[in-house]
Amino acid sequence: MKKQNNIKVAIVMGSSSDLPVMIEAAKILKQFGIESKIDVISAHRTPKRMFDFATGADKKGYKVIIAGAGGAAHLPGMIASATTLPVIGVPIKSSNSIDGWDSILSILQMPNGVPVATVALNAAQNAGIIAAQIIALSDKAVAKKIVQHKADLEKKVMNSLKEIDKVKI
Ligand code: RP5
Repeated sequence: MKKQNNIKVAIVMGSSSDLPVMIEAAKILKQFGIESKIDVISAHRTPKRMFDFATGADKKGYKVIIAGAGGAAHLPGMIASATTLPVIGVPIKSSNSIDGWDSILSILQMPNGVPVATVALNAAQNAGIIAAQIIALSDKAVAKKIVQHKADLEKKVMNSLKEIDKVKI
């Protein structure tokens, strides 16, 4: 069994139906050597559980919370209201979304004083990268992996240019 205090990132979502999107945050964190814990916590269906999680997250040793939800997506904002930890919000285009803008605006348009760092629609991978960048501020091994990640991105683009050069017009 993993020791809870080794896990620095909590990934929570409003429903298990959000998992196909949110799993991407866990995958990229794993690539950076960061363990995460995935949980389903609904602001609307399990409000007490959400409040208990948000108020106890720092004591459990988490440094960052990634929260994803769709439709009337109140989970990231409500968690942010009850913790001092940074919260990264992932808007999800879910079965109850009109077009995804409902999820984006529910998470993005927080009042002054209670921020949620909101990524693009379904962009759980980017949420994982931001979480890793926060962890990297106090973890040299993770910081090194972030530098490598940037180098890999550049390499990918340069390789794609080589392929374009081969195209005969
Ligand atoms: C939101 O409602 C969840 O985050 C999910 O995106 C959406 C639909 O939930 P299910 O009806 O699929 O459980 O609270």
